[in-house]
Order: sequence, then C-alpha cells, then structure tokens
Amino acid sequence: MKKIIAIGEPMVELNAFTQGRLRDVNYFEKHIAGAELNFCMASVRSGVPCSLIAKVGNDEFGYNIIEYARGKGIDVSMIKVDTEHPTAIFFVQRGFPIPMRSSSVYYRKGSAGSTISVNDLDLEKIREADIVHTTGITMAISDYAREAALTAMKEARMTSFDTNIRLNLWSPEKARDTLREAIKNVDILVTDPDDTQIIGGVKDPDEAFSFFSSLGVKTLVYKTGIEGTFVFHEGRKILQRGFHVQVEDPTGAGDSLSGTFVSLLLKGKPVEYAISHAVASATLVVTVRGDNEIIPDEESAEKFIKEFK
Ligand code: KDG
Repeated sequence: MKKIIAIGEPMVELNAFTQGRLRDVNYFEKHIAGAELNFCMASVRSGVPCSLIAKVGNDEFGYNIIEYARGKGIDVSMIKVDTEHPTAIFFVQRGFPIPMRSSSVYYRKGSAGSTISVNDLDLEKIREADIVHTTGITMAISDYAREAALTAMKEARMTSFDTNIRLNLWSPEKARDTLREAIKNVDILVTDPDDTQIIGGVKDPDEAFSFFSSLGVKTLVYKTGIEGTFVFHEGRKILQRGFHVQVEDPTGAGDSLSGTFVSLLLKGKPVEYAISHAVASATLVVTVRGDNEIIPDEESAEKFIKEFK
C-alpha cells in the first residue's frame, strides 16, 4: 500500500467566533491545525495512509493534537513529546480588513514544534515512504526544522512541497533564497502567484511552470483562486475552475487541496480527477471555521462535484 510522510508543526488554532479585529473578538473556537497535519488529514480522507513527523509540548494542547490526529487516522508514532518547550498556538482573525479573508497571529517562538531536528528523523521510514511532503512553513520556523526538512527531502524517493510563504515568519528575501534551493529537491510543487512572484519574480502560469521546471519540478499545481487551479503534468496543462460558495474561513484550504491532489495522484487516479477532487476539498474547507474537519472522502467529493456541474 502507498504511504506518505509529512514533516511540520501541528498547532492549536483559536479561531475567532465572530469577524473583525481580534481585539474586539470575545469568543474563540478551538481547532487542531498546522499545514502538514492538514495535508495528512486530506491524504487519509483520500485513502492514503499518512504519518506526521513532528514535536509537541508535554502539555494539554500537545496531547490534544496527538489524540485528535490519531482519532482521525493519522499515524502519530513519529510525533515526539518535548518536555522543555510548549505546544504552539495561533489565532485566526476573520473577515477584517478584507471580507472573506483570514489572517493568522502566531504564538510559536521557542515552541516544541520548532525544535524538530535531523535527530528526530527516522531515515529508514523516510526512505520507505512513497512521498515525503513538507512546506515553506517548516523551512521558516527554525534552522533546525529547515535542516530536518531538507534532509528528509533529499532522502525521499519522491517529494511534494507547498511553498506556503508566511511573511509573518520570515522576510521575502530569506524565503526566496531558501525556497529556490529547497525546490531543487521537489517533484510535485503546489504554489500560487504571490509566492511565485517572491521566489521567481514571475506570476503568469506558463512562466511559473518554466521557472519551476528549470529548478527540477516535474508537476506544478498553480492555484490562482476562483479563476482556477492550473496543473502542469507530463507535458499537459489542465485548468480546474473554482466553485463559488460562501466563505467563512479560507485557512487550511490550500493544504486540503495539496493533500487531496498528491494522494489521489499517488493512488493512480487521472490528473483531472485528482485536481477536481482537490479543488472540491479546498472549497468545502472555506465554508467553515477550522482547517480540516470538513475535508471530504472521495465519495463525498464526487457528490459535491456532480452537484456543482
Ligand atoms: O495553511 C493553514 C496553516 O497556515 C495553518 O494551519 C497554520 O500551519 C499553520 C501556519 O504555520 O500558518
């Protein structure tokens, strides 16, 4: 059976119950999140086992993350508990200043997750996995985490990577230099025009593909929002248009898109099928608060797609 490993920092998310500035929000709803955990969740929902390599604190939130992930079918055997550093948390501000958009405020400096290092990797398991996945977030949270992610990518049989540049974690220059290097080890790249502008100075989908393929990328998933998602794969260019829905909170949508796409492709599904399911999955995620609870399995995504056609 195919198997994916993801490396990254899971966190507790405190999502604003009401829209507006965080200073005016009185109630927060707790969720379990983190880009790579979200990716794993999408993979598991699509029927491909996924293990998360991560560290959490020896605290209530750390155990909450482990129990939640385990309960949802993610393999947590490579999540370590760190007794010296706390589990990271972040808050999601919604609908302000731009309606239907969200922003994250992190409390993660010195967190357990950011201390992950090469010593925390089981290289044998990494070499056995069909795909190793990580994101620009893991590259940004600490030098140790970046080294760990780069080492895992070099050892992997195949890699997928989401650029996920978070400018509240690092500067555009640091992101550009680091990600240009990292992408040399990437087979399937998921990104968008904003990140591509930072990394390669281009935005147009075809220019983006020629830039990333010159770095070694084989498959490019290029998310342009509601206009659609382009996939460049095996000499073909496919456009999957977005589905119009009411947006509650877009946080996590990109991770469900990448997790669904990569796992369905790994299962041998046609690329059109994989990207339509991936966009359906991301669309459902934006309709609720929380990053991953609503990620559909294949059957539910199929129903969604039929309804929208
Ligand atoms: O993509 C969603 C993530 O941004 C969210 O879950 C939190 O991992 C996170 C991060 O570092 O922003």
